[in-house]
Amino acid sequence: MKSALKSGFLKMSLNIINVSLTERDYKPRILFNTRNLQLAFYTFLVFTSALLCFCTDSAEAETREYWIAAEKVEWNYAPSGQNLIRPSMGLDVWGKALVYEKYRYFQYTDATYTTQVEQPVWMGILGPQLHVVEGDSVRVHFLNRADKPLSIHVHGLQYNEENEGADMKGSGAAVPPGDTFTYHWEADSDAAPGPNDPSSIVWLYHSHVDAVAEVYDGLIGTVVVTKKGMERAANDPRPKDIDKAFTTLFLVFNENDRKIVESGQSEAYESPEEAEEGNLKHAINGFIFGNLKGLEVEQHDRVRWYLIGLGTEVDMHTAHWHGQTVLNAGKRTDVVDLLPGSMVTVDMTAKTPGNWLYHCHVADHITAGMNTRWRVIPKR
Ligand SMILES: [Cu+2]
Repeated sequence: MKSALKSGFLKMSLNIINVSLTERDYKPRILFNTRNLQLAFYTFLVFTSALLCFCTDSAEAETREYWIAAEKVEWNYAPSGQNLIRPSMGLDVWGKALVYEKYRYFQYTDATYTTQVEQPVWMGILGPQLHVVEGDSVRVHFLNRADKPLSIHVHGLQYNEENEGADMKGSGAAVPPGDTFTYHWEADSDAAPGPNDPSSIVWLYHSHVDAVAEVYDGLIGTVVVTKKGMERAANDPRPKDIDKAFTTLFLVFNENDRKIVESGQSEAYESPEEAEEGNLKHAINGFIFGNLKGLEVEQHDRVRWYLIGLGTEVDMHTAHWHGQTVLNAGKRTDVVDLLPGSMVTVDMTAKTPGNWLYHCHVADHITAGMNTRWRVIPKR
């Protein structure tokens, strides 16, 4: 820099300093007057409270561990063998083959993978529901007991590429048969309920080595994240402002490339066209024509419904409750629309006793058996 330019800059800078000094209400500084002492005291208070809050938060945040195995199973879409909604109509073409080879996620109590955690019947084909509180870390120990590489890819929670469980990134992206992998996820504020959400929200997880095939396999589960402070207890992360919660998956399982288990069933189809339709199972939690059971609440129960949509272009679903309305992000309705990948959480207070229909409102899907019942038991 040239010296003339330098001195120019110096003058300008001095002028700015002068202006700022003259414009300031300048008072001589006395370090230990009462006002300064007060200020120092308050600063100290604010600082220590912030530190305390931070430490308490860290102490309260949990690391929640889950053990999940993927296993090959046989799945029956209508174990009763009947259309339980309209018995006289039967199961039509969708009843000609009911049992298929599938895969499922199962929860175990610990690393020995010997004691399976029992699930309520209404969960159907769904994998375990993992419950966490905002701020928690999650460790999911995954054992692949099946016969092909599988993974767990979670929505909503935070992870690095190694823990994405997808996209060929790291060993978690494709766990070989017989191997284990521990996924590290964080349920930070970006995974927690937002301003218009209820006190907990639902996220999907599914296998993502060949995502399309593995969703139809049945490798689907959910994580529920409860807003911090709304958990029931430190060891019970479920939300405290509801009495009952259900999770329902609306998915047309495409079984056209899958092995039908019971011999002779495939011959039951009279034509390739019939087989193609009959192998599309329009299911709620993997059951058709009212075979999903256990959606029962007591009158006046505060009920939360976690809704999931998956599949392809035909999977345009509209979940509809008879007998009761729900609040969906503050809006009143009794139909919630779901597209593939949708995750919606809605609330209701069960008012009127009854054995109510709960079904997809798409005409073609009603015919194909995407329906069941939910029951409100009268309060005594
Ligand atoms: Cu539908």
